Amino acid sequence: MSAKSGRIRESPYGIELVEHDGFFYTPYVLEGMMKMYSQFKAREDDVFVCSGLKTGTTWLKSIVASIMSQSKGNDLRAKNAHDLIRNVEGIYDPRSMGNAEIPSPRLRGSHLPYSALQPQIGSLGCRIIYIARNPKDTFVSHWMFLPTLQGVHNGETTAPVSKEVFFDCFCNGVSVFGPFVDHVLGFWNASRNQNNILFLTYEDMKVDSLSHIKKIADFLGQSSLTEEDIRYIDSQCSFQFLSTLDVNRNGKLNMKNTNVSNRSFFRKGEVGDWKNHFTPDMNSRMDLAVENKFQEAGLFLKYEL
Ligand code: PAP
Repeated sequence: MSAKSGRIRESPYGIELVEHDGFFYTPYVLEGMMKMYSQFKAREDDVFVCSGLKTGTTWLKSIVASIMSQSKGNDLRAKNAHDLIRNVEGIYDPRSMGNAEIPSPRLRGSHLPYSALQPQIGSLGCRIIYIARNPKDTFVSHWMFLPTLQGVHNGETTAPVSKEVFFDCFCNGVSVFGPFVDHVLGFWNASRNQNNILFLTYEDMKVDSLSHIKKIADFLGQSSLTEEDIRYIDSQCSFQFLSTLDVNRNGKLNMKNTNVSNRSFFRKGEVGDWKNHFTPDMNSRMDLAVENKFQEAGLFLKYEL
């Protein structure tokens, strides 16, 4: 841990969060990150699927895994996307680090902020695909996910907390891998002058998933995929298809220290559900705390389709 880490904050999860270089982590995640720094050696052809929490990771991982696999969707029938593409910081399983035996190009997930991931990549120029989502839907998705975290993260059990408290924390930047604004803007700003970073949004992908799958495939050097291939991947990675698979209805993440059911990664899969949960006051506070900062940075997210 560096000298800049160690400040502990009360969090909305009923467990403490540790601040490290301006971002918040659970102690378990921070430990995984430190192990990553000492054990994981990036390769220049590694591909990182990056995101904050609840911004479309499962969807993006499913698409990337499908593009890079010849299995015509069989992988997705056998495993949840988080089991297919493990997070490099070991949040889901410390075994996901190292892995010298995995052939290139390795597919890696990460919820780490750009500034925490970058030292790992250095000047290698690994490809990074980042998915952002509007903060209002992200907040609701995160809030609804909280009860499923009981007993996860090395036995650190979450305690019930009110939506108001969780909202205050989120707006104040206190969330796992938060501040949310800084997480998104770290990747957004880097993507503007680095062509090894593909910055996507959940909402744009909802508007036109086919063109985004093509864009991801081209970015990954898989330009030979046919229109039929892309339509197939689109249908296999749709919320409707994935959420009804047996592995996602009845399975659990096949990862150490985790008690999360695969079904908890599939709730509604829509843009604009925040309108069913936000009061006018919450709406204006979120605009002030988050949306305005995105606009100042030239990032314009969609809140409805
Ligand atoms: P994670 O951060 O825990 O990995 P993540 O997959 O990023 O979660 O986000 C989950 C959200 O993506 C859920 O949104 P909701 O709560 O608003 O419904 C989930 O429903 C949605 N989601 C999962 N799979 C898909 C998919 N194939 N297409 C669109 N949305 C999806």
